[in-house]
Amino acid sequence: LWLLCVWIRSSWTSFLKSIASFSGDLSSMTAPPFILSPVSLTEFPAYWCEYPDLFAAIADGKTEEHRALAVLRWFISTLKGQYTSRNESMGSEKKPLNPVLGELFYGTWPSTNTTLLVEQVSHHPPITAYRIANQAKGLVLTGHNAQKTSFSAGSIIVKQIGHATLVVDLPSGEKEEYLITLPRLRIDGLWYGSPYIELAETSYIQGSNGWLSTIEYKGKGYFSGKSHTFKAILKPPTSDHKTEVIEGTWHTTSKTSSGMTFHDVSPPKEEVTVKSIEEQTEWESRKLWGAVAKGIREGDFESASREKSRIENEQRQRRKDEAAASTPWQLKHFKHIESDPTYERLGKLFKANPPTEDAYIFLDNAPPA
Ligand code: 0T9
Repeated sequence: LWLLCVWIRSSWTSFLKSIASFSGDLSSMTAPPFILSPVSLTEFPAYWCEYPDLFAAIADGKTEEHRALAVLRWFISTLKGQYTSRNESMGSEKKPLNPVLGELFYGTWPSTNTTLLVEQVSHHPPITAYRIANQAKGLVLTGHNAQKTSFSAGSIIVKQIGHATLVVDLPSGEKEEYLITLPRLRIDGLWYGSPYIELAETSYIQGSNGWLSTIEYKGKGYFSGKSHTFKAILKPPTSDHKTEVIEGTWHTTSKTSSGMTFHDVSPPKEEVTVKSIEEQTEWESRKLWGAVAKGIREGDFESASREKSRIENEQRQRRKDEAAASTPWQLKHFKHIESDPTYERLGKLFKANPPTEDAYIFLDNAPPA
């Protein structure tokens, strides 16, 4: 046991050293086995809907204010899953599997008839595009994710690139849109070999109705002294409504300034439902990574790494063949656009930085259920 500890320690220390001297794409870096997760990043967009009722409730808001509050409540309620669930299920934050170009992940939340579709739209740098829809409620969330990582004061700093747009079809036939930006992450606890995420800085939710949520994130040692603290300010477009202030910790509960509970993520979440591996196609994440995931779960890192190399070599060969035949890889469900008009229009209202971003437009070709 002593020997094992010494070995883990030295492989972890040399891993940390390689992170520290590294800038750019952490996802492609080799990490020691004990920090590997058997789950691919293409599964992460499912975190957006683990409380599908809160998502559906957005459509039930009778006024602009009610809907803006419902969007904020749903958004805050996703953070626990997005940023702490690996700690809960695996004991610490872990390095996810780095998706291959064209990797797919499909799922549903049967309780509310909500569907999830994810496609890895770039491998280098890794970019994941997703769409979540509740058709009956007239709700569609579309977004993409990438990360820029750096190392500072012993922590990994992750700047999230990308954004999401939520479109709400109102009974009047009008469409209401919300632009959602993403918080900055700090990965702490690295020296102890048990990494966890803290959120930092500010993210925004800007509605086309003018309502703007500004969400500020703080960790331990800042004003409240508690980890995972946030303060959200929901500002109305005109002075005939009042500004709402919500404070709390995003992994537990929060309250409005009048003391009412605003969000509470203690009820059980509904994990996404996915077809069995036998029913999946070769490009679907759990099928594609099946052997690697099995190796990681069973502690058979030799076969995990062998299978991972096989997948990576196949990918390299595919890219070579495409280059030789001048037939670049075609995305299946999305079309890339250089600048997103929704981001530009809504981003202007709160001086979003950067003023423009690219996006992936859904091609409206979800596979039959
Ligand atoms: C979008 C989310 C994102 C993806 C992950 C930084 C990270 C990859 C991106 C931002 C989701 O909506 C939310 C949650 C967790 C984020 C991951 C945490 C993480 O550590 C990885 C990076 C690439 C690493 O694996 C770093 C190496 C490792 C030693 C740290 C555990």
